[in-house]
Amino acid sequence: MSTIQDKQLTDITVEDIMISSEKVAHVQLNNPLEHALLVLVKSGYSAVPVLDTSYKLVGTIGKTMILNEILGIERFEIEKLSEKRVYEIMDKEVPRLSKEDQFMDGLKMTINYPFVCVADEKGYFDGILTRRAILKQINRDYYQNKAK
Ligand code: 4BW
Repeated sequence: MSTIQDKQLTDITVEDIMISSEKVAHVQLNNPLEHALLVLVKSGYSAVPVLDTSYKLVGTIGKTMILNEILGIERFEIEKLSEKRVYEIMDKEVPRLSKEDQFMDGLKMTINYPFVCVADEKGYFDGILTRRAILKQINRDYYQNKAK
């Protein structure tokens, strides 16, 4: 069986280099913003996927979106953190990839997004493809070709 190190960029699929769902920090649709902010701050990520109760991908949410939502005229309206829920402010128009997509599809999408969610044809969340994973493969390919 060939490892990822043996593969040409053109032979790599999204599944080869994605972070699988069980390792991805996420929040749920109905979580209060307070919980989402806690997950984001604790994990250290700027944004994470949003899933529904059946683990289908429904959007993404980030720290800046939450902070903008609770920003009043003169102060942060902290009480909104428990009043509002993730589905009210999340970004629903998120691009997605499937595990079978090619490396180049992932490369094109991560030009504009730091990560792209991966889901199956029914919408079940499989994981994320990060810009870091794409850059790591390009870096490897560059040095392998240089050594030839
Ligand atoms: O906790 C971290 N560990 C490591 N090893 N690197 C981190 C961590 N937090 C941030 N980084 C680095 C990565 O290089 O900073 C970059 C920007 O992070 P971000 O966007 O703004 O929080 C990271 O780049 P990346 O690995 O290409 O990841 C791109 C984006 O994908 C992150 C975050 O929004 C999301 N992400 C990455 N891993 C995740 C995740 N979301 C949930 N769970 C994960 N395991």
